Parts: sequence; C-alpha cells; structure tokens
Amino acid sequence: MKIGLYPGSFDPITLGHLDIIVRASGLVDTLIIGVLKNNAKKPLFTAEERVEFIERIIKNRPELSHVKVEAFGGLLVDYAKQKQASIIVRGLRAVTDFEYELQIAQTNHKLDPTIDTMFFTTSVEYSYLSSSVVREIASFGGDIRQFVPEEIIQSVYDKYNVIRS
Ligand code: COD
Repeated sequence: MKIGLYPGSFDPITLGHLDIIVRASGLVDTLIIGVLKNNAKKPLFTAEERVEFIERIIKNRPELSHVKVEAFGGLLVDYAKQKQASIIVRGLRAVTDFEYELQIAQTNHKLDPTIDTMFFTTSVEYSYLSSSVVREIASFGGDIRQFVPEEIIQSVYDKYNVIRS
C-alpha cells in the first residue's frame, strides 16, 4: 500500500495544485493532502477553511475518492511517519521554486531517510499560477474563474467582501 503526502499551505487551493493532485493520485493507493496549520506565511484562510475547500472539490470528483485531506502541525516528516506515507509530493513551477524545494526535500530526507520527495513539473497552463496571485486578483474584484476550482470561487470573493455579477 503506497501512501503519498502532498503538503502545502493551499491558501487557497488553485487549479495548479489540483492538477498535481490528479496526477499524483494516479501513482499511489492513497494520497493525503496535508494542509499546514501554523504557517509562518500567515494565511488568509483558516486551516479549517482551506481543508473544507479541498474536501468540497474532492467530493465532486469520484476519481479522487482515494484522496484525503486534513490539517497538520509540526514537522512534516513526523506527520508523514504518523500517516505511514513514504512519498512526499511537491510541484515545481520554475527555477525559482527549485532552490527552496531542493532544500526542503534534502532536509526532510536527512531527518527521515525512509521518506523521499517526488516532484511534478507544473502543467504549462498553470506555470504562472500561485495562491498569492489568486488572492491579489480577488482582493481587487478581478476574475479568478480560470485560476481556482469553481467550487471555491464564491468563497474566495466572500473573504474580501467582493460582489460580482
Ligand atoms: N503548479 C504546480 N505546482 C504548484 C503550483 C502550480 N501552479 N502552485 C503551487 N504548486 C506547488 C508548490 O510548488 C508546492 O510544491 C505545493 O504546490 C504547495 O504549495 P503551497 O505554496 O501551497 O505550499 P508551501 O510551499 O507553503 O508548503 C510548505 C510546507 C507546508 C511543505 C512547509 O512549510 C513544511 O513542510 N512545513 C512544516 C514544518 C517542517 O517540517 N519544516 C521543515 C522542512 S525544511
């Protein structure tokens, strides 16, 4: 039984994240999406909101029935061990991601050599996309329909009290 863990802030989840979830979930028996609770990035959405957004999206896609989501705190490797996950899934958008991702992958492997990180290169159509871009566009009432799954569009606008027709 291969268990993969896709950790992140997901503040909020974007179509880029969802693309990685779909592709990674095809390679493991169970994929756990771990939403970081106590994030130094000071997220816009609470951990509960971020988890619930992802649950909403998974529920609508029967092909993702083996994907679970929950919030976690503390060290990623400890959480991975607790969940019996042997693979950490991460996405790479550009060279700028690489340095940071390499550092955390190597650190995590040093902390627990039984855990390896698997990288997915972003699909070209999402290579520019990030949660921070989504937050910025939504905060100014811009159109985020092509950036986040439809299930959460209204909830993102609601956070900024944006009313769009
Ligand atoms: N296309 C493809 N991949 C993407 C896209 C996109 N458009 N957007 C984002 N991604 C990828 C990111 O590259 C990343 O791999 C993943 O999706 C999640 O992204 P974020 O931004 O939501 O998540 P991060 O990078 O903030 O997550 C950081 C962690 C939670 C993994 C990290 O802070 C952590 O492990 N914290 C726990 C404490 C710990 O163990 N620290 C020691 C590690 S050194």
